Amino acid sequence: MSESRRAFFYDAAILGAGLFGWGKDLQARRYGIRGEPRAPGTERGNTLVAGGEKKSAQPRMSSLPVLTPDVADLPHEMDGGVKVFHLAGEPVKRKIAPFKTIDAWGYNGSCPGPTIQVQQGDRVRVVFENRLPESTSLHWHGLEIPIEQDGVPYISQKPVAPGEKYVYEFTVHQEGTFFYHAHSAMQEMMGQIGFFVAHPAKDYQPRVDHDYGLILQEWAVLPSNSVPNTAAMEFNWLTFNGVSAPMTTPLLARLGSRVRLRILNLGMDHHPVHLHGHQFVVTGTEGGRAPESTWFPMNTVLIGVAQARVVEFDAKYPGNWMIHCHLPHHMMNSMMDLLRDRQIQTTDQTEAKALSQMESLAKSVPFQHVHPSPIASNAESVPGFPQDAFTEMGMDEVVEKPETYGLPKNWSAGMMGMMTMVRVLPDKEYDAIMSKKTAGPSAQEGRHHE
Ligand SMILES: [Cu+2]
Repeated sequence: MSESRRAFFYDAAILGAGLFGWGKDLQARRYGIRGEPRAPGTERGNTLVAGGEKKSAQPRMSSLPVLTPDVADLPHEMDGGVKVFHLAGEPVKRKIAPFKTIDAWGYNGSCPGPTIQVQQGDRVRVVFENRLPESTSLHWHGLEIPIEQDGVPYISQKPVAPGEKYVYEFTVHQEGTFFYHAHSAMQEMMGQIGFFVAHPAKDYQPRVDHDYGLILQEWAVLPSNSVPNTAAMEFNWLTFNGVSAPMTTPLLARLGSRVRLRILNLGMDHHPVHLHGHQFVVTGTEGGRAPESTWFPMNTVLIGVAQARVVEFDAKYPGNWMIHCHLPHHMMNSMMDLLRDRQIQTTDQTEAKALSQMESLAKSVPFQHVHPSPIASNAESVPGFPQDAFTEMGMDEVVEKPETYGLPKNWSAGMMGMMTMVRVLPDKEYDAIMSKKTAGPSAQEGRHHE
């Protein structure tokens, strides 16, 4: 991409941000405070304005806002020079797959909680309300703030009792990818986490055209249950931003653009996150920006518990490139609550038995789905069969949204667990999806078989 072209995208994106994201009144109006997903076309950051019209009156941000697909932003209002956010910890019903809704805990109706974005140097006030059935607090992970604001029950503050409010206020002198979470272990495992992104006072170099955030979580939801078992050490549902593939919203990148991904993990496991078809560099951690002298090419980055890794790459090669945790058990959902028994066994399993299990699954899934891959005629005589046969479930229509437009048939059968994709698209295809997003959500709604 030429410099002038890159500059155009940048300017257009900033304009979009000014119009849709950072004007406080507009922002409050457009994004409900209860964490509804943003209406398509109003996402900040990637909103390209038709014709590239520039309005110099719009405030110029030094950085592109972050997009966290499937998780909304938390709006703020100004009180003098203070950015004021309202955050409520509460039980949340989260649909993590088209046929699976869990009873998680989150913030403002969202799990993970809505994304907070501030500027380095901002004075920030968070008015927190506890709507949980037990005491809690809010910890600001990685932020260098006074001890009274650290959010640790009994150590830095009294726990916030159910029904009570607590006000946190601090100045953010850092830049980087931070997060907020309850400082109570089981509440963390119920989903109480959200992004806290501090944009730098002076933009990072090189600038990026797309900036995305993903939160990695894992859930143990026992058979016929909707409440995660927070004491479990084995997990059967793996999510990016609160949803399992193929429900994850693909990340869109214009061919030739530079992309930043901020990936953060709060669970019991580490996650080696792998990007197909491109090399990236780690440009930051949960501690802030890393100096360029430390960057080296890689395509799999290990994200430990309570860590964030920020990676950047040039989207050079067109295609639908997977990005996923590479732990094999995290590239699937076991769905044992539907199968009632483990499909994959170490003892012999006949095709008939596997198929009868899939039949019970089919009855539990309230929409048409397909198992598109063929098996050998002698499959059941082969020790170890089945492994991945029958686990693939094509459900393209159920998870259809503008971001999935143009994907090959049965694409959803190849997507499971902690997985999404970066769609590197030439201008024509990229613009086609953007105009679908602008067309609004009503065109999509009728097609979701709930
Ligand atoms: Cu993993």
